[in-house]
Amino acid sequence: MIDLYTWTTPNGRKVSIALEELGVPYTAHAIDISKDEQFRPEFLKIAPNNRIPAIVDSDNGFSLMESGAILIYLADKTGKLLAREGAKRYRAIEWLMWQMGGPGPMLGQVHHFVKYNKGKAPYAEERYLKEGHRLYGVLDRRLAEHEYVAEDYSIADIAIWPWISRFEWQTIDLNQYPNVKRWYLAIAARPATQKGYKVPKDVGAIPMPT
Ligand SMILES: N[C@@H](CCC(=O)N[C@@H](CS)C(=O)NCC(=O)O)C(=O)O
Repeated sequence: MIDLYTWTTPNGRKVSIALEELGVPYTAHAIDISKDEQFRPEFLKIAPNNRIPAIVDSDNGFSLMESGAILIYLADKTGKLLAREGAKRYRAIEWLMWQMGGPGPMLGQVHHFVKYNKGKAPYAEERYLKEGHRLYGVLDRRLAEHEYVAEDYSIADIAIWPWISRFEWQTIDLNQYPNVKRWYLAIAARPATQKGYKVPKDVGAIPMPT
């Protein structure tokens, strides 16, 4: 049994989608970051960086923050969504790390400057949107030759997908990236994605490109 501390954001949804996909029983605890609940002392004990998501594994009392580390832990615990060894394992970790260092922080800045503070910082808007498009291009080229980023469906896809689900916030037209669009729709149709997207609460349907 896993206790998941999360909110309705891309980093939080990575873990709830993975838990659904893995079939691991879990209890979701909402940490409302709009009310600064991520700074509460009891949450800091398991998430010293005061950010969601975090988990506690009640099988062994182990706690973990950072979505990438959590995804690897859950995949290794269950033996699913990440090869145990060899090239397939490292290919998936490669794309997971790409997400953690690229689309996560960069598209996060796009949300900040392009959606929430439009017109206040033209340099930042241009810089992060340009970088966002570059990253979509990288993903599109990868998916032109692979069904999923690391061949088999893996925690790398699960890490990237929730960031792409904010394409409207990012003012990105998925038709510009047809391979990303094909991949996005396939993952959106998975029952685990549909359930995990609504954790810790339902704030609307999965965005669908036209
Ligand atoms: N690298 C971290 C990033 C986590 C993160 O940025 N979480 C955001 C929500 S998506 C958060 O908790 N923000 C609270 C804050 O900014 O204070 C991870 O992947 O887990």
